[in-house]
Amino acid sequence: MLRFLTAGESHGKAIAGIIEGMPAGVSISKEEIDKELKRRQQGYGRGGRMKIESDEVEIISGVRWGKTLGSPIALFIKNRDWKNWEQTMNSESSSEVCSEAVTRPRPGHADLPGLLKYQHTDIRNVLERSSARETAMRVAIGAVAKQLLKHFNIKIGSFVINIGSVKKDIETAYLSEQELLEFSNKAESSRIRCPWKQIEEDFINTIDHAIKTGDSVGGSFIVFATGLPAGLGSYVHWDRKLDARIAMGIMSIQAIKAVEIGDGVILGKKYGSEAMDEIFFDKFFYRISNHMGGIEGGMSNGMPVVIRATMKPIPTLRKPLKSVDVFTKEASEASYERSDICAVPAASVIGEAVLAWHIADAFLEKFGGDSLQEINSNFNSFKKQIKKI
Ligand code: EPS
Repeated sequence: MLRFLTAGESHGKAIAGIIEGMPAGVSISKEEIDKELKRRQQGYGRGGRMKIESDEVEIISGVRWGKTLGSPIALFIKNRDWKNWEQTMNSESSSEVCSEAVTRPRPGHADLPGLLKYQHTDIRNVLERSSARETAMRVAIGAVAKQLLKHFNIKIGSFVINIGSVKKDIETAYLSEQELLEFSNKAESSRIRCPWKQIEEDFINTIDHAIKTGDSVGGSFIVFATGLPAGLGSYVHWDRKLDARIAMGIMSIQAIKAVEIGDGVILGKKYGSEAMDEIFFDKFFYRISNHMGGIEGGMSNGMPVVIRATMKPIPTLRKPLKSVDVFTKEASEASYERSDICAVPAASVIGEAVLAWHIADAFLEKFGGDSLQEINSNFNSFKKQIKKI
């Protein structure tokens, strides 16, 4: 079983992560992890923090001479901003420094429910951990999962399909693996991870409008995996279903409010005859459409896994919303902290990491072993056996 933990506050010393259950013999490159970290930091609409940070991973354990040992992999990413917060966010000193408490919760943020739940008096104690800074580590962890999947030619990609009210209508049911990968490749050179030049400008204009008016804006992205075998996940029990596991992972990304698999909500508007992916056979079973997003009955069916996710606008607004001061109980404006205006391109990279993780988890569950060789032989033997069905 593959599992991970992250730890760290946004303005603390660092973000830490531990992966347990990665088999031995998987090639791991620090450069590959750093490349993913860099991708997450890009995208039009990010705030001042990204000018301070330049994320880089330190591999503490579990890897020797570029290959996993089978032991826990510990990762570490320094917060460069820490030097500006050493007093305010000190973990070792027991004396409180005089830092002003955050007392005006932002609607839509973890601020108020977090304060009530943990009985804090300073919202900083909530916002530091609820911050999306934590996703830097999830991307590093996902980058390790991606390197395992690479051995089996499973590829993950993503692209942004809407920002605010500007939307690219895209039917993924008829996109081939190649087309999905091309969209993701084109998105790499876009400031907003948008593969279509003609709407990229409209996305940017929407963000510019939010910047000018002290607002923020959300959007949606598609994240996909290609090259999957059929049979990852299972229909036999609720918590083994691949779609349920992926949905939980994607929904756990900060600010995500909707996850769809394949055609998603549109399926509710279709007749069954329009919604399913008919089955054909030529040496092996195949489909000519992918309305189900590569998952039927909680299992991969061999088609690309296609997920859409929607991120709400970031709750930190320069033109703040109505709130109540938790200390005085007086009506006041929500507090403003330096923030991003739009982080949808970053969220799509985080979506890739999360999808890679859950696919790797399901892959190891099906073909698992302690070493890459063992997994390889399980995988190859499964492929041979199903050819005989
Ligand atoms: C975040 C607020 C901003 C973002 C941060 C998430 O940070 P700061 O308060 O330091 O300006 O930039 O995201 C990151 C630091 C990151 O690495 O993505 C929040 O409140 O969630």
